[in-house]
Formats: sequence, structure tokens, C-alpha cells
Amino acid sequence: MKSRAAVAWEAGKPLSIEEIDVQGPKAGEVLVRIVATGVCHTDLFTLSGADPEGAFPVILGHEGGGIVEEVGEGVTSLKPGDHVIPLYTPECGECAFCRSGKTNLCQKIRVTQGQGVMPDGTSRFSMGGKQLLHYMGTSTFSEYTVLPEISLAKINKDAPLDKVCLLGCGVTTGIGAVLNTAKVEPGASVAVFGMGGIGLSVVQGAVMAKAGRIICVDTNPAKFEMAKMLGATDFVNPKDYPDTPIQQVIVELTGGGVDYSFECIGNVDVMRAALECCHKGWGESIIIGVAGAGQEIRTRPFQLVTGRVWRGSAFGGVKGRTELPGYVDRYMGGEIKIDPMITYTMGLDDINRAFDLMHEGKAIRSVIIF
Ligand code: NAD
Ligand code: DAO
Ligand code: ZN
Ligand code: ZN
Repeated sequence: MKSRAAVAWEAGKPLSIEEIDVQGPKAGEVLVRIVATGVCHTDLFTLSGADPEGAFPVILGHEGGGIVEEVGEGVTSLKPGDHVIPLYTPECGECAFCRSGKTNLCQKIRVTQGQGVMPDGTSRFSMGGKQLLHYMGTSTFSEYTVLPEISLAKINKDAPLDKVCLLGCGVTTGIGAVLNTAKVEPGASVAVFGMGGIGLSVVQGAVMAKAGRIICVDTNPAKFEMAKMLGATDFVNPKDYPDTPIQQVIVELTGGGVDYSFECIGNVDVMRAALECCHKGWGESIIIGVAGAGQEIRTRPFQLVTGRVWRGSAFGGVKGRTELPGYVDRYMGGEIKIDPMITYTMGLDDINRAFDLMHEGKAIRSVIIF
């Protein structure tokens, strides 16, 4: 079938709106009509060429909401008409990782997903006979996309897909990092570095966890208004302290450091500051940001010897098929806020504007409506 899609032909170039060919679903696969998709910093990162796994030409996009159009042979858990959120972290329920009870990083299709193809090693996308790659197993910048059954969470049909699409990455990643990875306790102090879609969702998670002090750090003070509206208590712009390392500013502000910090930028120097602003003896720092290819983190080992802990979090530690429907219900019940995060809505033809707005620091999230 034909599908309108934004194609990334090569790194560093704008996306091209094209009419592509999409092959129907094979066994264990599902054809989905994407209704809406968010544009996340990770799409920008891959398009820039900094992503070590980035391969081209590719259909980017991983923050979608859609409706099942057709299912392949053997698919039992989904049927045409079901509303779904694509999962870049699938959940097979059978692999050692899924069964461990310790991680959400299902490995069942990890190798082929990383190569930009379906589990049988081939792509469902092409144009003029030339193969186009899948991205993160989701490729939501195409009106029609094909995913493995294990990469789809079935959700409440009443939920607006142009809002809950953000649960496919940003909002869930931030909230889950607080509730699942850090397990922030009531009254705990929290520092959040970077007030994009991820950092603001960490703020939401910290409010849900009943954290005491929620300190936001961003070099763009325009981001603080939304953080305050979501319940953050303190706001720090590193540019206001040109002579003091930001970790020292936070240690002094809190009388010893925070209980938990979250790095939501992808900057290895900020990752160090986020660890070192944690309280001696127990402070934990969670890395969410994705750093560029080849970058490394540094600190003095004594920071860890004296009780600070470094952790990482992917998709907020959330198991998509079992837990994401509950996130959708919490949005429907008013507990999770998504609408204020959507700063721009536009059609597919304007998708490059969404990338420009993110570059310029003007968008929290742009949502593309097909
Ligand atoms: P974003 O670009 O919207 O937000 C980043 C924020 O950081 C901006 O507000 C910017 O002003 C601020 N910032 C930049 N440099 C700074 C500095 N030196 N000090 C303080 N603030 C600074 O990005 P996003 O969409 O929120 O994504 C954030 C990161 O999370 C990215 O690296 C993205 O790839 C990553 N990510 C990780 C996961 C995961 O599962 N681990 C999921 C999604 C996104
Ligand atoms: O299992 O080895 C693996 C990789 C899982 C992918 C997790 C990706 C999380 C960070 C990427 C940002 C997503 C938008
Ligand atoms: Zn994302
Ligand atoms: Zn698995």
C-alpha cells in the first residue's frame, strides 16, 4: 500500500515528505495507521548523525498513537480497530530479561531492531524499489507502519491519540524514572537537570511521588514557568553562577545535597554535576539523557565510595504491554498531565518546523497529526 511519510534520506538533512510503499504485515506483525506522533529529542539526535546506531535512509519517529489496520498470521492479542501505542522497548514476556523481574529491556528482537529491520531481517518500507529502514522498531513518521505484535500496547479506545502518543516516550520515561528506577520516597529532595519533555515529566513523577523539594536546573529560564506549574519548587540557571560549579550551588542550597537527581539532557559534564550534587552516603543519580557517540562519563571514584549511586533508566523502566495501558488510564483520570506539554501541533508537511522549534529550544513537544 501507499503511505505518506517523512523520510530521512541522510544525516544532517531535513526530512522529505514522500509517498512510500508499505508491505502488509507478515506472521507475528501488525499494520498500524498512525493518527499522531510526537517529535522527541532522540529523533533529532539520530537525524543529526550523532547516534552510533543511526542508519539511513530511514523513517524516524517513536512517540506515536495509532489504530490497528490489519494483523499478520498468528497475531492473537490485537485485532483491527484496536487503539495502540508503539513500543521501542518491546515486551515478549518470554525472554530471560522479561522473566527476570529486574528490567524492562526485552531482548527478543533487539538485534534486528537495532539494524533497522523487522525480526525476519527485512524491511516493510520502500520507495521506487529502494529499501527504507525502520527506526527503533516503531517508525511513527509514516501514516502506515508495521510493528511486531510484542511492540504494541493496547490502550483504552476513549483516550485521545493526539495526546497519549506522548506516553510512547517522553512522559512515561520521566515519570517511570522517578517511580520505577529511583523509587523516590515522600519528602525526598530531587534535582532535575534539563526541562525538556523528559525533565518536565520527571517533575510530574516527583510530584506524584510526593517529593519535598523539586529543584529544576536549566540554562533556558523560559522553561521554568511550566516546571513551576507542574509543581517544582526551586529554579536554578547555571548561567547565574559563572564562577561556581552547579553541583556546589545545589549542595549549598540543600545543606548537603539532594536525595535523588536526574540528568535529562545527554551532556556528560552535566551527568557528573548531577552525581556530585547528590547527598553523601545515600544520594542517587539517574541518567536518562543519551550522550553522543563515543562520549564517556567521569567522576572521582571516591564519590561512589562515599555512598553516591549512579543508575540509568530506559523508557522509565516501564514494561510497555503490561504497564502502559495503566499510564493511559491515569491520564484519563487526570493524574498524569500531557496537554500542557504539547506546545505545537502541525501536519506532517510541517514536520521540519517541529525539528527547528526543538533546536531553538522553543518547543517542549510538537505533535504531528496525520
Ligand atoms: P530537550 O532538548 O527537549 O530538553 C533538554 C533541555 O536541557 C532543554 O530545556 C535545554 O535548555 C536544557 N539544557 C541543555 N543544556 C543544558 C545545560 N548544560 N545545563 C542545563 N540545562 C541544559 O530534550 P528531551 O526531549 O527532554 O530529551 C532529553 C534527553 O533524554 C535527550 O538526550 C534524549 O535523547 C533523552 N531520552 C532518553 C530516554 C530514555 O529512555 N533514557 C527517552 C527519551 C529521551
Ligand atoms: O536493550 O540494549 C537494549 C537497548 C534498549 C533501548 C533503550 C533506549 C533508551 C534510550 C533511547 C532513547 C529513546 C527515545
Ligand atoms: Zn523519545
Ligand atoms: Zn522479552
